[in-house]
Amino acid sequence: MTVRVGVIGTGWIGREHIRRLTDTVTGVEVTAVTDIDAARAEDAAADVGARVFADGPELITADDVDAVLVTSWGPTHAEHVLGAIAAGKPVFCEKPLATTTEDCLRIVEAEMAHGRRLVQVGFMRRYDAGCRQLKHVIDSGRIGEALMVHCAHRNPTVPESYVSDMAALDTAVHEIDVLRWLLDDEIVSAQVVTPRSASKRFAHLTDPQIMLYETAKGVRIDLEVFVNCQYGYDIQCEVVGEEGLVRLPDPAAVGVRTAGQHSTALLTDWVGRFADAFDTEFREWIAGIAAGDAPIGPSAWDGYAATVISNATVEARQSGGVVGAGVKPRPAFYAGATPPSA
Ligand code: NAD
Ligand code: ISE
Repeated sequence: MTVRVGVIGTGWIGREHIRRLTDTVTGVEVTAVTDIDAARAEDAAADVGARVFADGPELITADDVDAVLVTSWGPTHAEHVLGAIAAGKPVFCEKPLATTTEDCLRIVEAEMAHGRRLVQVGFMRRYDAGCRQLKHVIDSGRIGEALMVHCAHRNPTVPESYVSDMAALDTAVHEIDVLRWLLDDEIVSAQVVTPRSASKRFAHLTDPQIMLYETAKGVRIDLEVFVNCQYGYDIQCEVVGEEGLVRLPDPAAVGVRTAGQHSTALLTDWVGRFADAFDTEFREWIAGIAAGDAPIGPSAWDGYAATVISNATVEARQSGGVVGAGVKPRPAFYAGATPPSA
C-alpha cells in the first residue's frame, strides 16, 4: 500500500519532510500540499507532482489524502489536527501540538471521543539513535535509579524574530519531551535562572537561560539553552544514576590530525544533527499507517504535557520563582505506547 500524504505548511521543515517522504521513506507519496503563501505551495507541489489545495480543511478531506502532515506555524496546528481527527485520518503534527493548554486538551478529548489514536507529535529526539541507547541503559537499571540530569541545547545563532519565550516554547520543548520519555517520569516544576547575557545576541533576547526542573520522582534536571553560542549546534545530555552515568554521544565525525592539531567537525543546525532521527520517525509513522496500526510515537498527551511544561517555564522566567507545572494525570487511553528504546 502507498500511503498518500497531504502537507499543510510548505516552509522550512515542511519542505524538508516532503523531500524525506519523497526520496528517503518508501511506501509513501506526497499527493497534496497547501500553504497560506500560494507561491510556496506551488513551488513545493511542482517538485513532487502534488496537487495544491486552497486551505487545510480542503486538503484534509480530499479523497487522495490518507494521512495529514502539519508543518505550519505553531498557533495554527490545533485547527488542522482537530480537522484531521474529525475526518478520521492519521495526523503527524510538528511540535508544538498546540500553543495553549486549552487547545491541547480539545485535541486530547476529540481523539479519545474518536476512540483510537490518530495523532503523533514531531518530537524526533525519541528516534535519535543516541537517545534510544540512553533510554535502553536507563531502563536496564545499569546505572541505578536516575538522580540528576545535565543538559545543554545550543544553537549557533537565531534570527531577530526569535524572542525570549521561544527558548522554552520552541527550543527546550525538545528536552522536556525527551526527558519525560527517557526517565518515564513527569516534570512537576520549573525555574529559570539567567546568567550574564551573551553580547552576540539581539538586545531583546534573554540568552542564555538555565532551566531547572524537578520530576515527580525527585530527579533534578538542569538545562542550559544558549541560542547564540556561535560555535555550532550542540546537544548534550548526561543522566547521573546511583551507580553510574550515561551520556548522549556526539554525532560520529572523522578525526583529522594535521598541523599539530587533532580536530573533528561539529554540526551547525538541527537539520543535520537529527536527519537520521527524522528519517526513522517518518519510516515508523508510515509503516504503522500502512499496517493499519494506531501510532505509537509521541502522543497528543505528550504534546499536551510538553505545552503545559514549556508554558510553565515561560511563567517561571517572567516571575523569577518556582512554578508548578500542573500536568493532569494521564488518561488510560494514552498508557503504554512509546517507540522502542534501542
Ligand atoms: P516556516 O515559517 O519556515 O514555515 C511555516 C509555513 O507554514 C510557512 O510557509 C507559512 O506560510 C505556512 N502556514 C502558516 N499558517 C498556515 C496555515 N494556516 N495553513 C497553511 N500554511 C500555513 O516555519 P518552520 O521553521 O518550517 O516551522 C514550522 C513548524 O515546525 C513549527 O511548528 C516549528 O516549531 C516546527 N519545527 C520543528 C523542528 C524540529 O526540530 N522538530 C524544527 C523546526 C521547526
Ligand atoms: C527549532 O524550532 C527546533 O525545533 C530545533 O530543533 C531547535 O534546536 C531550535 O532551537 C528551535 O528554534
